[in-house]
Amino acid sequence: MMFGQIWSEPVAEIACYYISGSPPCWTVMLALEAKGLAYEARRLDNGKGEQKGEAFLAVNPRGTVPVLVFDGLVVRETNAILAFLDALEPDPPLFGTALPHTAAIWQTVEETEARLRTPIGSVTRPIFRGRTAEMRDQIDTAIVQVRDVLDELEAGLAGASYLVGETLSAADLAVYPAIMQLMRGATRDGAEVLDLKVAPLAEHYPGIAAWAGRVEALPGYDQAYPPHWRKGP
Ligand SMILES: N[C@@H](CCC(=O)N[C@@H](CS)C(=O)NCC(=O)O)C(=O)O
Repeated sequence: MMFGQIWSEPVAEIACYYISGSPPCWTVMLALEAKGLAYEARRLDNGKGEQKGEAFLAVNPRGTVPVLVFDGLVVRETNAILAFLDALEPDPPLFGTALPHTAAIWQTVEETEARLRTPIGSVTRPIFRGRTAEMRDQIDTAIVQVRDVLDELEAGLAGASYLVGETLSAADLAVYPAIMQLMRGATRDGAEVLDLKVAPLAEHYPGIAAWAGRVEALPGYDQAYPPHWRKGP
C-alpha cells in the first residue's frame, strides 16, 4: 500500500491528485466543483514527499500536482486541466463563449501565474517557515509587486462581479487560491510586524474581499477547501 490507501480501484471516472493547500490544486478542484463533475480527490502528503514517490511518478514523471486522470488519460498542468475540463463539460464555460471574453480570461489566467505566483511565494514561504527576519528584504520587495497586482484587480472589480465580467471564469479560479494563500500567510502570528497592508482583506481591498465572498458562496466550495486548513470541531 503505497500512499496509505489503495487507489487501484477507481471510485469515479475522474481522479484528481492534489496536495492540500496547493493553490493550483485548489484551482482545479474548484473547477471540478463548478462543473458539478464527480471526482475522486487523491491527496498526496507533501511532508512525506509522496509526489516524488515511485507510485505517483508512474502517474506523473514530473512529480508535481495537480494531475487529473480521466478514464486512463493523464492530464497535468493546471491550465491544461482547466481547458480539458471545459471541453469535457462545457457547462458552465470557464473560458467564455465570445472571443473577446475568452481572450480576456486566458490573459488574466496567464498573467496571474506570471505576476502573482512567485511574489506571493516570496512573501508567504518565509512566514510559513518562521524566517521573516532574515528574509525581510525579499518580503518587502515581493509585497510591493503583489500589491501592484491587487490594486489592478481592485480597480477592475469596481465595475464587475467577477475578474472578467459578470460570470465566474477560469480567471477567478486561478486567482482566488493564490490570494487565499497570501491571506493565510499575512494573518499568521508574527506577520503583523511585516506591515504587508493586505489583511484584513476587506479593509485594504474591499472589492477583492466582496469578490472572494462570491467565490466562497459557490456550490461545492466547501468540498474543494484544503483539508488541512479546515478548523477542527
Ligand atoms: N505549472 C504547474 C505547477 C505545478 C506545481 O508546481 N505544483 C506544486 C504544488 S503548488 C508541486 O507539485 N510541488 C511539489 C513538488 O514540486 O515536489 C501547474 O500549474 O500545474
